[in-house]
Amino acid sequence: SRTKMRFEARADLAKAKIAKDLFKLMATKKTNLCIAADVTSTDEILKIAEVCGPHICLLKTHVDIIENFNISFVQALKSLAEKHNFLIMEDRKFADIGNTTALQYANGIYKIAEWANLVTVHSLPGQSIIQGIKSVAANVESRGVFLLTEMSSQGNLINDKYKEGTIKMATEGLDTDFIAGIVCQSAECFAFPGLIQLTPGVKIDEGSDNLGQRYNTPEFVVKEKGADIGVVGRGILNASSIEKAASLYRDRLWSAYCDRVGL
Ligand code: 5BU
Repeated sequence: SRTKMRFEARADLAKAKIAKDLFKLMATKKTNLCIAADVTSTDEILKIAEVCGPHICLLKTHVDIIENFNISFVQALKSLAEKHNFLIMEDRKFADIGNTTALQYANGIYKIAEWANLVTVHSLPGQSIIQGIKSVAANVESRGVFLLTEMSSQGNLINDKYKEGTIKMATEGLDTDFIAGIVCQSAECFAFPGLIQLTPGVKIDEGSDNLGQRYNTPEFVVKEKGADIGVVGRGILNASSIEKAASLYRDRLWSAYCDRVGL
């Protein structure tokens, strides 16, 4: 099964160039940690990127929570991504028709298309949402999407039929060369080894928050749920040293991956 294969071998099978690049980055840098930089000032995000950069494969943003967004922030984040060798994902969770999504991706204040290597997308509107994003991606080779197939939140409405349709879109659709992976909560979600499984809801102290988020340990998420990349937000951000916490999560996620593939 895909969960027993190494990232290097899976890179060869990936249809999206950006998925190949990310698989290789993870294997070379020996990290499958994605940090969710859910803070509201540009200074705080840049600090996280500088301090945690050496430990992560991906930095995930919610750009619409930033109070003082500006273009020089984007330039600074991009240079830190280059310096520390990580990719940037905007967790925008697009969910509209192709044309509107294309406008939201490329325009407005944030111009996400210019700086985010990856974005998250709901499959709800159908294939046209992927086509919309792809149509305005300046360089298709350095861009891609993650499709949401499951959510970590308690009581979410996604059912088996919706999941199957989403996986079909990711594996048999028109734009498989633009789909880097799947955001989901279980190894059974999909079989194709060329897609990357991104799984949020990771915390060393398992449990939940008081707004429906559910957490599992790094080991459980990688070994039992099939995560290739674990997303950690508050588990790191609320620690007294975010640098030490990032290093700890990186080690635990990576060891779990090594155990899983027999490294
Ligand atoms: P946390 O602080 O580790 O709970 O942050 C989790 C992040 O992952 C946060 O940015 C969410 O928006 C994101 N997320 C999630 O938690 N669950 C999901 O199913 C999806 C995204 Br999709």
